[in-house]
Amino acid sequence: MGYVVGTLKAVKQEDPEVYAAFRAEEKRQRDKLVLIASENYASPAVLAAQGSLMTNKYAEGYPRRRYYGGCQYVDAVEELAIARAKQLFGCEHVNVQPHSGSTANMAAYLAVLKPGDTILGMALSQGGHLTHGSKVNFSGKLFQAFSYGVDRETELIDYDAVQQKAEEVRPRMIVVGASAYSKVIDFPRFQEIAKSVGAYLLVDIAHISGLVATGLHPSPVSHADFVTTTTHKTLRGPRAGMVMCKEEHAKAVDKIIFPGLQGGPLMHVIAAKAVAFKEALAPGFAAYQQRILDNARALADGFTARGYHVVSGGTDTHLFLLNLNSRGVTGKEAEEALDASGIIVNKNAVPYDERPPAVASGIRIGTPIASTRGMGVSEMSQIVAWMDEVLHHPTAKRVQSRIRKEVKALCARFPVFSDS
Ligand code: DSN
Repeated sequence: MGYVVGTLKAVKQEDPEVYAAFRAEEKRQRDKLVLIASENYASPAVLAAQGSLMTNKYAEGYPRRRYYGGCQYVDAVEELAIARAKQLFGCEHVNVQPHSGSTANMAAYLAVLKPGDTILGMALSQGGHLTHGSKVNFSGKLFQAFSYGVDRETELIDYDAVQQKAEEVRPRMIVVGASAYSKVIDFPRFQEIAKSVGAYLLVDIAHISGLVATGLHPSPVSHADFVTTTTHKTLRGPRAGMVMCKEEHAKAVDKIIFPGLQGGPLMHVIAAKAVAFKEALAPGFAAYQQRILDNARALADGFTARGYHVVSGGTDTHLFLLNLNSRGVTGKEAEEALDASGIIVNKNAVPYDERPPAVASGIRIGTPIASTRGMGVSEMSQIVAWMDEVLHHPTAKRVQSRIRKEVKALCARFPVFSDS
């Protein structure tokens, strides 16, 4: 992959403590197998753009309509990011300034809703996201939030139940998208439901945007009023967000992002978005996304073959949940035992989980980083075997220590950093 970490000499000289943390984090990312579904390793060009001197520039406003002089070069960069995002997703309008997915969602809400309005989103406990109406989040505090979920038996979104709930609560906006749902989402069906109750439709594709950009998951762009995404998950850009929308909402979206929610855009991050979008438009990106899918399926099939409960019966995306209820180990215990074995996942609530989220009954597994490193399905079967062994012996230190070494050796065969 050719990441060069030796270029941080200035940090080393100026701030040895921060530099030491960089090097330790580099070692962690290099030697451990990261299967966190929402993370990825950005390319060297994206990292360089994000660490660039574009951070020095204030540029409140939009290209050619700024509140600062000297914006001609950052204008060029933002225009490139916009043009490439439109090409990638085929959207009518895009705003690339949101600092995060959370801000992007806030902008989509506030472009057309008022505090106190009703929203209907997927429950966090069933695979949704905090910003889709969770009571502890701004979305649940600012709006009257209701939720839908998955069927208890199939663990698939129950579209009839969503329709019924929508008729009951008459939301002004329906929110679609998930952090822990592994199957294809039926966007035309959600469009129908939203239309039937006169609601706006917001689809948050943060997790699947790389798959959507390459046609490996159906696109919601023609079905939704607003489509939001982060740029750092399957899309493999910098940590940030963006909002796409129909032309009729363009002015409202731009106005709510600036000056409504943000001041100066982070031009170094927007530069990194432009670079990432160019990479995503390049021919190899579709093959890379296909590898992410193939690897996720190989892992899910491997666990199913060993008798594990893969939530929703498998995966069509980059991720899936393992329900560990019948395995005598909690999500928290599994996360800790795997971490000690060099394999990083996150504990995750499973649908209808009876444990609190800080313990949880499952783990979430995703393949963006393993795929970025170049691993393929044969490595996945080895990974299933290791994870199975750890989950069978979650307190066996000798097993963890042996597997940690084996994982490190596998990671060395798929390197990500160099010291030159
Ligand atoms: N926290 C992210 C995730 O892990 O899915 C989403 O924001």
